[in-house]
Amino acid sequence: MSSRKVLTLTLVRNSVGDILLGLKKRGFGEGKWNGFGGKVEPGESILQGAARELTEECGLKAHSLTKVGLLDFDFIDDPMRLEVHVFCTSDYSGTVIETEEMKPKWYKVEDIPFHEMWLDDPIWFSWYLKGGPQFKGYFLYKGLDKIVEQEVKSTDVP
Ligand code: 6U4
Ligand code: NA
Ligand code: NA
Repeated sequence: MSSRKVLTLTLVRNSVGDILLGLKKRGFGEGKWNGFGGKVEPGESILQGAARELTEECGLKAHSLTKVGLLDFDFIDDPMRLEVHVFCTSDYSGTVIETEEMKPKWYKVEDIPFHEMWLDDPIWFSWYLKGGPQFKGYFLYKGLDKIVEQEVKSTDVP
């Protein structure tokens, strides 16, 4: 049985540079602030999955999504492997709404609540905030509160 999950994660940034995060209200990552995303469904592309999840979770429609990076997660003593495709957008329409899954809130970059986010986020977020290059990250978790191995590198090098 395959335990690899392909997920998306989208970061929205508005015209003044603030970032929209959502407080996850249920399920995996409950209680953490995060971008918007979820499992890619059979028959849809990763990009389509990212756009769908964004709308489902915060009401916004992305007109374009830019690839930011790829994160791979392994968990000690757990066959689960996550492949998280990270996108960003500043090209969207609609009104931000709270949904069953997420409570959205705009954050200034200097106020991003890293202490209430996944432990890996402060490690790769800087790559996103500085606007490139695209990155590939690997994190080995022991449980959900400890990282025992980590690597983030650029994928732009030839
Ligand atoms: P269902 O089963 O439909 O409620 P679904 O919305 O499809 O769930 P979900 O919410 O389990 O999927 O997806 C998890 C979300 O959390 C994805 O956006 C990826 C993101 N995520 C998972 N591990 C992460 C990590 N270590 N750091 C991070 N985001 C992570 O920043
Ligand atoms: Na989700
Ligand atoms: Na889903």
